[in-house]
Amino acid sequence: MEDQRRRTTGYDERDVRVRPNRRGSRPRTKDRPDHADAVPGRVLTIDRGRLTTLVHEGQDDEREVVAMRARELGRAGIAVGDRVGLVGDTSGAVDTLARIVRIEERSSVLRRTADDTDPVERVLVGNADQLLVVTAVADPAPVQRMVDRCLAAAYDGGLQPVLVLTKADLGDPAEALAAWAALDVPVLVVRRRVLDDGTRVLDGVDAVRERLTGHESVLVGPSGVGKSTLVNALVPGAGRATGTVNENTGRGRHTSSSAVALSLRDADGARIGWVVDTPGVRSFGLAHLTPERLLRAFSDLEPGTEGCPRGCTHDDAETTECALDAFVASGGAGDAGPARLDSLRRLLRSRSGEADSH
Ligand SMILES: Nc1nc2c(ncn2[C@@H]2O[C@H](COP(=O)(O)OP(=O)(O)OP(=O)(O)O)[C@@H](O)[C@H]2O)c(=O)[nH]1
Ligand SMILES: [Mg+2]
Ligand SMILES: [Zn+2]
Repeated sequence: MEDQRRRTTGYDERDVRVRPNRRGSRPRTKDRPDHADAVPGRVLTIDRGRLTTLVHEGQDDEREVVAMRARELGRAGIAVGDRVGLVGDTSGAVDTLARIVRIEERSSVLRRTADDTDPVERVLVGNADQLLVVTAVADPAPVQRMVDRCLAAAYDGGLQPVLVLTKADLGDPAEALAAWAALDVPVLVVRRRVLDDGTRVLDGVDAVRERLTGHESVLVGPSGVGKSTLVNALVPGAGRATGTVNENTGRGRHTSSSAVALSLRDADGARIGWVVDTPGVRSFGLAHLTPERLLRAFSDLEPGTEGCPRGCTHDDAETTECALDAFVASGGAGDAGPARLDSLRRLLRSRSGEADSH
């Protein structure tokens, strides 16, 4: 326990870099970094300059602490899900404000850019290991290109993608499921059911909860697909606002306006995972993503690129001399090869401004 604490609050590279600039006014032993007294916390949500964190100092000592970034952090960005070190008043009492002095190295980064020409990468969520790409059967209708782009972002960030098809009560999920069959990604289906007494229940939530257990997951998808509805079903008391479909269509309004990390708990109240609800996205910019980064998610195809010309974009058999076609045709990636290559090409093309194929 003590060791664990030491590790999460302990030495950090960023401290090393700022140290020479600091005018040391108080003596410090060599092996103890600045802010050795910082307490570890997790960023739950960010509202302009105010960050709400969950500070966890022991089994029964967990509290929400509002904080702002310390000036010494410089320009380093903080994202929901980040593990941080806090100093100052970390009591969490009303009207107190702690300072975030450290961002721990992220185990994963989910990125997007505002659009495909935007060079600025934005970190949506730090430290997640699973990306739930949420799509509705109808209302709004599925947009395959958006799904593809979210998948590409998951592969790029090293998150395991999971597809969630919601509103299966509004139509036949078969078409969407068929479109995803070759992707080799788990699919979960959720549908609303109205009981005799008028109560609304969400079927499929148990399977989602099982999938989330032991993971730190992020929900992404267009506005109105039911992300917050699902989160409310998973996390009692989450109280996420959910929109009516009318509010969500046509006016570009999102019901959720910021990302929030919530604890997933078992019946005894013990945390069994994390889930981040995000605001709906209309586009998912992938300006930062390279074919190499995407290919890492297609290790079965990767050997086939050895015969490609330098700088091959692998995205088009017609205009490039991409070796992947011959590789797949000769059985290099097994029976699933041709379908996998189609998927890879679709994801590669989803990065560029080409028209939707679906
Ligand atoms: N028929 C049906 N309606 C659903 C289902 N899930 C959610 N809805 C409705 O869809 C609407 C939008 O749901 P939200 O949960 O607010 O959607 P969201 O994805 O969080 O939207 P943003 O926060 O704007 O990104 C609400 O009116 C929900 O009641 C479902 O499985 N079936
Ligand atoms: Mg929402
Ligand atoms: Zn190629």
